[in-house]
Amino acid sequence: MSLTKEQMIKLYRNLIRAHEYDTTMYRRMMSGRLIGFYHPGEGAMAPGVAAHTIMRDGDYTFPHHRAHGMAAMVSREMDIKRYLAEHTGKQGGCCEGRSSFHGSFPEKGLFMYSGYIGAQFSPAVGWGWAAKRNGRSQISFCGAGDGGFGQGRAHEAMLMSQNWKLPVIFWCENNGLAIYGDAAEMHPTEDISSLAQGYGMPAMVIDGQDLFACAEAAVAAFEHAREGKGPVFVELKTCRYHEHDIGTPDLRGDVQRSEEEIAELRDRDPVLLATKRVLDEGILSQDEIDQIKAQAKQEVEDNWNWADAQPIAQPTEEELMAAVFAP
Ligand SMILES: Cc1ncc(C[n+]2csc(CCOP(=O)(O)OP(=O)(O)O)c2C)c(N)n1
Ligand SMILES: [Mg+2]
Repeated sequence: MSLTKEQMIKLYRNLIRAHEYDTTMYRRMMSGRLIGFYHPGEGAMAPGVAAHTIMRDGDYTFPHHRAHGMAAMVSREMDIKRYLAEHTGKQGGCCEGRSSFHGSFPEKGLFMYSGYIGAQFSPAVGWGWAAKRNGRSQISFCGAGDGGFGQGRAHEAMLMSQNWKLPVIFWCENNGLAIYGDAAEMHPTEDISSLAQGYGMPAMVIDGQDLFACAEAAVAAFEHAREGKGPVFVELKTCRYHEHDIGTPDLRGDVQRSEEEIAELRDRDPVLLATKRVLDEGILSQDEIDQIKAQAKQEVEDNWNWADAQPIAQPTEEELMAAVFAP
């Protein structure tokens, strides 16, 4: 299966944009210009960009939490300045400054992520059920990490989706770590996708550093789901260059990850690999690449300038209570 030139350019542009948002968040946090949490995505942006660029408007998505869903927001063309405002507690934020770093765009079907790892599995099945019934060929995308797929509800979700042949995509961004936990110690098999095969679900293992391989996997998986053939499990082998969230120690178990290990990971950097491919195949020239990078920088700067200029959100008690769900 091959991607069109137009798709490859769009994928490349979105990867560069997502990378620029992510690294700007990192720099702002490190220089004291951003408070709260940030879970850096450098090294791990290709899977999220690929899936959300291939997705259609109207599809439902629960993106993986890494880089706070930047890959998804960028690729689904959300108004990202509303997320930047949200993260900084400003008016005009996508949740009116009430969510800290948990932004959401429910009106666009982007439910982003909860503070509770694995919370997305049950609602993703629900949206999959809705998608099957409404006949609009939508998919319900359920992104999570290797850690998330250790949750019991992940398995209930796989069982029900496969049993009812729901158009749910289980998208596992396996970076081998869950905070300090080593995936090799937390899962019985090297490929987490082999667990899905136990439910009779088709599964694939993809190089998560290769943007275009991730996109080809998304095309195949989404098509399968849209045709009413049921869920698919896609496991993307990826990594992270930084600590889990800025400021925590960068350990595997109780051992510090070494500089050599990170340098080796950077040799297979997704931006590096994608740039080489578009140049080698004559998809983009060096000038066009430079232009895409300059445009991405400008976009990020403009959006931050807007967010920085917004006043602090001061919701009234009534507005705060309206956002609380209590059965
Ligand atoms: C139910 C629950 N348990 C624990 C945590 C703390 N926690 C936050 S992120 C995380 C690791 C998630 O790992 P993974 O799903 O592999 O994603 P990654 O951060 O590696 O991208 C944990 C344990 C949580 N937020 N919710
Ligand atoms: Mg992980």
